[in-house]
Amino acid sequence: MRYFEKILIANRGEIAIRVMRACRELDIETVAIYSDPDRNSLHVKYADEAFNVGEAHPRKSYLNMERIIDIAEKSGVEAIHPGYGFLAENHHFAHLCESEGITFIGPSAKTIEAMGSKLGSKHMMKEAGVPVLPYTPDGVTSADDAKKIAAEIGYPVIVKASSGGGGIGMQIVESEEELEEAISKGMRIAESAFGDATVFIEKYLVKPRHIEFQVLADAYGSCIHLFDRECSIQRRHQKLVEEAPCPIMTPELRERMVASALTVARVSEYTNAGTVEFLYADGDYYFMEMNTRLQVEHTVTEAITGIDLVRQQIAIAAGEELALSQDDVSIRGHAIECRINAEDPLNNFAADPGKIVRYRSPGGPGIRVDSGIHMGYSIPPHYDSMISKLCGHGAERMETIEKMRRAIYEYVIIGVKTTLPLHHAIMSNSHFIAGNTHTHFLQEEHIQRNLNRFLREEETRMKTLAASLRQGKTVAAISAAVNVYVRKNMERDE
Ligand code: MV4
Repeated sequence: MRYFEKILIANRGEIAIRVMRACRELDIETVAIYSDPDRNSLHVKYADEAFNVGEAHPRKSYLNMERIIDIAEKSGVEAIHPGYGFLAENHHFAHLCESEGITFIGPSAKTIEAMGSKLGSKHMMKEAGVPVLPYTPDGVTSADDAKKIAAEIGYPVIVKASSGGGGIGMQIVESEEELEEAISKGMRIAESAFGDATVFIEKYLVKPRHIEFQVLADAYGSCIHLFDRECSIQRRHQKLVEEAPCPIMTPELRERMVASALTVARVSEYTNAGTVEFLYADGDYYFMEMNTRLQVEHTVTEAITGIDLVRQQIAIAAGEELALSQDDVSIRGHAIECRINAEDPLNNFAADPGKIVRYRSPGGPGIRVDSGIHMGYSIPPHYDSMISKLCGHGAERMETIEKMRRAIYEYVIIGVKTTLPLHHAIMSNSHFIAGNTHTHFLQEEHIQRNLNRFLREEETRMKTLAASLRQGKTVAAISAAVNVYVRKNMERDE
């Protein structure tokens, strides 16, 4: 049974390959699109057909809706998978697909649009009985009204753009004196970034956890959840480490959060794969937003449930009923994903694009690598710095952490600076190991001190490793020394 004959993947890099892998298993032909600098990328080679979509700048290529639809029609695909980022949550694009008779692999344009409004979706969920933080239901325009409401909510408060997400236009306000300025600045940023100046205020949680639930819904009203993920470790609103399940989840908390997550999916008339995001603090949780796409971190959910999310997305988009019932889904073990970015963690995470001169990816039991890179590949400077995702799966959390450390030692990327050493440090940090994380984990001074010392030592190790490789030694020959080094470091964690 073939769900579709041919699908276009409107994305690049690892996620384009991830989607094509599911297509190949399902005997669906794949069409890739590529910008000029991506001409020789792996996702182009993987596809059955590939078309140039334009110049380097995303607006001229991966965001060029008309051109993408054009290629879809010319190549005769029945469906488009948007991946994440780019057009994945663009309701205009979903609508355009719908009106051209091409299946958009995701929820309806209407649901994407409704969830795109952070204020509108918050209303909808509050009405449905899902916990939300105290907020200004009508948005804010006048500083006087805002002051009154903020006083009722109590400081600190946060100003958010309704069309936002990703932290753009967000401002924390500690006291009434700062409020007026924060609102006008928020409105300015929101107008220029989204063409929508609507901002609202809500109670600010100082060090919450970010906990999210994966859901799957078909077009016939069946909806299930695939448990939770903890995604608190982030930098500049980019997640760095994700795990499933959330390490502090209890059966009681899960029961409450699952009920809320399924309510969110139901009242938004959700179809396909989606994520319901909550903030959690002191035993309470609050709905933040729903992400209407396949997420970067879907891999950890796939690991613990054994369910292929892209396969499910394709089946649902083809009009199939969900083949899984809630009772078919259970948690097996624990999974952690580290995002490997071409960035220098010792230089304020500055992007470090360039050529990969040595490359060896890890493997072995419980290790999955999703990447779009290889030896000799040049990382173009125009796109996201995430070049690979390392995902480990073990019987329980500590085993998975040990597996991740082992896989990070095996992973050799030389030529560009990466977040690998940072991940090595995080996987060895006692607070991480204890599961004591929150959204500002990496900003904590004692964490930074610990990680920075580790990083400097890692840099020395990487230099030694590079020198050894130049002398022709193999990675295996070096790993014994690395293990001794790591044990030593763990004992010195403060
Ligand atoms: C918050 C918050 C604290 N209190 N809202 C960041 C992006 C957007 N999805 C929501 N975000 C936050 N909203 C209130 N009322 C803290 C954050 C936040 C955050 C949330 C999840 C993951 C990482 C974060 C990093 C900084 C701030």
